[in-house]
Amino acid sequence: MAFRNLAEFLRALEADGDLVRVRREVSPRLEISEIADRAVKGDGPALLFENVSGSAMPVAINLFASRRRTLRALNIASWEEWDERLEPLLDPKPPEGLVEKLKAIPKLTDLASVFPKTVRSAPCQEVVETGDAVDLSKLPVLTCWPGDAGPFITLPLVITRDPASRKVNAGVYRMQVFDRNTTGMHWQKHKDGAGQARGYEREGRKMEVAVAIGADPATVFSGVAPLPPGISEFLFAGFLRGEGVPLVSGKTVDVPVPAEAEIVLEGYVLPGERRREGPFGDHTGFYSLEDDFPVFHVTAVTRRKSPVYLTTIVGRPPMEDGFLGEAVERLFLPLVKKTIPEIVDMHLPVEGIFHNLMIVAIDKRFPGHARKTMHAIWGTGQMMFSKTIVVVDRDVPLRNAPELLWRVLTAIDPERDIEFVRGPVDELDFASRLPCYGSKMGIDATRKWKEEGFARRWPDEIVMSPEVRKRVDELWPSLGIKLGGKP
Ligand SMILES: Cc1cc2nc3c(=O)[nH]c(=O)nc-3n(C[C@H](O)[C@H](O)[C@H](O)COP(=O)(O)O)c2cc1C
Ligand SMILES: [Mn+2]
Repeated sequence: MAFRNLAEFLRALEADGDLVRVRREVSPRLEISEIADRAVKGDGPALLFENVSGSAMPVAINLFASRRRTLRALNIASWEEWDERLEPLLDPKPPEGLVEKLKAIPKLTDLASVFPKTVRSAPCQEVVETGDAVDLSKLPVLTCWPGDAGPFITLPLVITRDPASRKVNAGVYRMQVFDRNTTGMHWQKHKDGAGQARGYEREGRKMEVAVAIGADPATVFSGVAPLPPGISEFLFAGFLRGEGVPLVSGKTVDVPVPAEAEIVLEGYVLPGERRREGPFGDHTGFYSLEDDFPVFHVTAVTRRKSPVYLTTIVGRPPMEDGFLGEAVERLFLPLVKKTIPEIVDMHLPVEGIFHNLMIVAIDKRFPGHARKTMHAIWGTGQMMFSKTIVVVDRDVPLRNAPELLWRVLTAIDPERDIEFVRGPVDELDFASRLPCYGSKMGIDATRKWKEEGFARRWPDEIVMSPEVRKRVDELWPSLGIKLGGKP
């Protein structure tokens, strides 16, 4: 069953023994960060800090920082179950015969029920603060790392409307708190929020923005999901939940917000206004340098009576966002396969922080197929950022790093098999020659074919004969050989 709100999710984690309440007083300046970092790197529980100096609000962190918790948050039993759930959408077969038709009806009505629902009154508006009452210093915003320019709201769901189509976008973009009612707005230029902002700037118009901090976990996750522009994050969240997300209109802005959110900031971004943002200890494991970004003016804060402040920290991997990245990988694989059908599997190791390394297994059918796959990936949504793409044959295991390395490195003639291209790169890439522009590399590690100009014979892999293996399996217990080092 889907979680209605953050509190329900916290209760479920606590019931599982997967949440620890920290009662000792801790500082939101670096201390929570250090505790959360140790917890995530040691496969620890989710954390709820109940006594945070300088703020009356508790801080929740690491709610997604394990595979088990992330699956739970997303209302998914297993990745296989998710594939089954998508199947009727991606591969619709007209039902044949009366029985099949009747069976299809609940599935169709299920779909209707996942659209967002508009409600009139909402827990996230129990308290409304405007004017001088707006004071972001009441929030327990973390300063995450010693070199950070200040406190940053790290898991905000930033909600905006397209100026032309009025379509709603929701994206997670960090926000540096500048003072009691202004923050930075770190939407990178390739992201949907920035795209909508460009529309307002062209027309010289003020842009209304609402930011939800803390909501039911599927809705929070939808802001991270790399959905194509124009596809509603709230619809996606509803599909995950199996139940539409209740939305309420902002009190002072014409932007819908999740009714069950903990805290909502309402305000605007002015065309052309920029302010220095950063440095910020980022998910690359390095500090992102300071740069100029739009400014968010907060004109109202609406919230629950006793809200929980939801946050995360990024930094040297593995971190909480690595589990979000893994979920993105598994959730989107069926959709990627639909557009690039030769892809059998893909994997983005956490050390590659999403964009630095993508490994894909393909069902190779024609000469040059691996290169065709790379270009398709570089041409698809946020996968365009893939700095290194390694393409292997379908029988190569992607999640076993030693075996993968062995196979890739034996399979390549580097000069022949590495392809360099230039194009857009992730805004966080600090090694590229220019911000947002640089080179990318594809490694074709598939077996090479005659039709690809490979005139030599490809050798067979060494495998022991099955009869001998079986005989030794039988003998083994009597051989007295102990594995795994000295007793
Ligand atoms: C913890 C966390 C922080 C993020 N911070 C930013 C950010 O500051 N700026 C940004 O453009 N994307 C950031 N992202 C990535 C976006 O949320 C992601 O690309 C999302 O798909 C953007 O939504 P959109 O496609 O609707 O723009 C962050 C992701 C996570 C998990
Ligand atoms: Mn979007």
